[in-house]
Amino acid sequence: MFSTLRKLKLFTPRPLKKSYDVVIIGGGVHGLATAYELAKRGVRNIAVLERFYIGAGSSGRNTAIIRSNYRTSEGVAFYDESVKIYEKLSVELDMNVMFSQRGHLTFAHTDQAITGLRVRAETNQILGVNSRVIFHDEIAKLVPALDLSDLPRYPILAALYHPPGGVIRHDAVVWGYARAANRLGVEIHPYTNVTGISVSNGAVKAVQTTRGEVQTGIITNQTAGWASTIAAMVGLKLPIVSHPLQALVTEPLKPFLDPVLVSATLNCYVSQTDRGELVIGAEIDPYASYSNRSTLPFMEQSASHILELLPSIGGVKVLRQWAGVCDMTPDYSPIMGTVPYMKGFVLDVGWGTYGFKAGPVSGKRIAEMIATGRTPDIIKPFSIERFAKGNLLGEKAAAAVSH
Ligand code: PYC
Repeated sequence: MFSTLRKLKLFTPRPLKKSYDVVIIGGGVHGLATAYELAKRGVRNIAVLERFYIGAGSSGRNTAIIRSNYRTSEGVAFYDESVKIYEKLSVELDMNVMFSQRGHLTFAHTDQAITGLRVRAETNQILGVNSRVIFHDEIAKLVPALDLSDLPRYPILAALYHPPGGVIRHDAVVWGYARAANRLGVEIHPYTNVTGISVSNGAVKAVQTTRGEVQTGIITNQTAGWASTIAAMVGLKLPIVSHPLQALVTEPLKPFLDPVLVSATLNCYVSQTDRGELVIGAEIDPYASYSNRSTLPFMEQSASHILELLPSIGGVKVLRQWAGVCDMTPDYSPIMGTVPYMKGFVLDVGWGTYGFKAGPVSGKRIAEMIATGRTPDIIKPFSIERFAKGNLLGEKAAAAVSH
């Protein structure tokens, strides 16, 4: 992989300077998109600090699903803007990000779940997002391999069909943003671990790293898995608990599965990549941990649950497994914006299991906020102050398989 990265000439390595106008912590899709959008707005002196290689964290450990069929009007509007940016991203970044809008199906296995999907469909439609509830006749045409009989323990009754949803090549997105940001003068510093943040009179002043100290008046925390650690460096305790999320990939099969399939009841989801592999995942592990290790119980459970949907794939071999760390908030919505009493500290964290799909819109809107000093309306509902005010944004019903 490293030789591929060298050939792509993604960015120019540079010495770390003594000061920057903006320091972005986290070299994943959120941090790199923000750097790119800031540079597009004419902000020049920007450093992205990444503790490992770019895209090494959750940007490289997700299952690359893009969709906007959320439950809350705030969430739908936000992710819809992201899908629209993703649709044009290959041209914008001059990098083929392989966004394949093959549709997304969320199954209902009970009457109550159908009611939940109807509510989501209506919220989506009111906001102009293409989603509707469909039944066996249409589901069977979209996925002939599905078991739609009443033999499974939880037969499929209906689905929320979201045609614009799909999958993307996640590393291409990260590499595209890195290269485009670098062309606009952004400095990207991999292998640069943040060890502390200096604060004076309620404002950020400098970042300590394993490569020296840099002065700055603006720091963004755009990390996943490390959000609480970085926030604690300015004395801020985030309402976040970190859990592993595991996934696995099978051997390649001939193309037979077009849409992404999701079942909260069976606790699993599956998509087929352009290479033919099946990408299979489940809910976050039930215990808090920073571990990136895979487990045998996850593989056994996911395989048996997916077989309830697609019995014909019994015997397919699993090639590899992995895990990422997800920062879960109490309402399954992210935390974005400035922090009261800590000038210059910007949050774009708490992305749970839905961070990759939000990278482009977060980058655009966080950059707008930094460049103009005004918080865009679309990110206002996600402020950290919502926890003190009790304005939670319950998004659990639409967070992959989380309910
Ligand atoms: O939110 O679509 C999603 C998702 C799929 C896997 C993890 N999150």
